[in-house]
Amino acid sequence: VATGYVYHELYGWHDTGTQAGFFPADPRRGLQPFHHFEYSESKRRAHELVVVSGLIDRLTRLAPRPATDEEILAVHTPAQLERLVGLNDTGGDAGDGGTKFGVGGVDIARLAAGGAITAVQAVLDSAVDTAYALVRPPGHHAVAEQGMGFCVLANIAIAIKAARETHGLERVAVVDFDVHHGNGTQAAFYADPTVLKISLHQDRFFPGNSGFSTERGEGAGFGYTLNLPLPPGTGNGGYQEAFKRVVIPALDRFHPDLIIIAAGYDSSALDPLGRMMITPKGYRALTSMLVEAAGRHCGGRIVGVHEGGYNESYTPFCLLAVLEELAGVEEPFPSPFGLDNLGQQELQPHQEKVIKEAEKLLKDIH
Ligand code: 6DK
Ligand code: ZN
Repeated sequence: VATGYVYHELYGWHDTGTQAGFFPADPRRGLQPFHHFEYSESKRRAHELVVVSGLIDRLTRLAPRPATDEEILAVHTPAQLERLVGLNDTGGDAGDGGTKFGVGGVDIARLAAGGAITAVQAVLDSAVDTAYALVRPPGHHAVAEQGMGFCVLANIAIAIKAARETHGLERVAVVDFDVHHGNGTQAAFYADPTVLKISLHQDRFFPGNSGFSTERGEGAGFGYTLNLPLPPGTGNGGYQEAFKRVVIPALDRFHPDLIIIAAGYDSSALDPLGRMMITPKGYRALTSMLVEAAGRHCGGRIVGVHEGGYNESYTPFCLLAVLEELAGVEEPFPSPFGLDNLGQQELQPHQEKVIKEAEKLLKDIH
């Protein structure tokens, strides 16, 4: 399998500054300055493990280019693009007070969206079979009129809209296993039955007011938004069961022409921003099911786009597992963390309840 890989050093230079949002640094209140949660280390180190493990030698390196105004405007409002462009020389916040960027940060956000575009188009051009875009800043929370939750531009939504223009791409399924709800991707295509949006996330986490299973899309798009708000503590067993009983059957009903993974590793067992328990072995199993589904439906066309993941030591191994699966590597690089046998890794009854509810929603996917 030829697998494309997008990374750029500038992704590490996106400067989110000191802690903002929930915990703004404020010495007067005892809040010590600390780097923002969405800091470059986990992603930069993930890239370095891709190199040091030797996996890089089996990948086709793809150079990202910045997303154009036109590509951005297919998802975001003119007012938001104008506001961002106006802040590029000074740095600023993309919208919610927690989504900071430094001088030139909007150029880097364009390169992240462009990285997603590059990965998707390389697969649609058959230049590669599968691809992964290790981009930063992330994208799945950004909505038309504002950035939020560390996301400046809606990378995946922008890449889908662009591929429609350039390749006439028709049906796309997005599977989001980041621990937070993929609200931005959902919003961009809420009324659109040609984009199946599946998000598995920690129940009422971030954004706290979205990601409910009752959000199912609107108009013609009804049925094509599928949310699984899982209880904290869900691990490999719960996620694999959710994939077997909901995600894969949904893909089988939908018949996508392309599968995109919103690949966030904050659903891992060691993430500081999440309370789930997926291990590299679990990410490997989930990805393998998606790769298989892509083989059945769309000539194996599947693209991963990086979202969250904040443990600087663990995220690299989680990413490596996903990337190895996309590349069809038969002898995986071993993860040194032995968390596969944690108690309650297997499916628990309160997790199964969510899966059972979601199974009832499958019938509205055609
Ligand atoms: N909220 C992500 O991992 C981002 O999904 C997670 C974002 C959690 C944000 C928590 C937070 C605020 C911010 C500002 C004001 C109030 C609350 F997008 C990904 F990176 F993938 O700080
Ligand atoms: Zn996240």
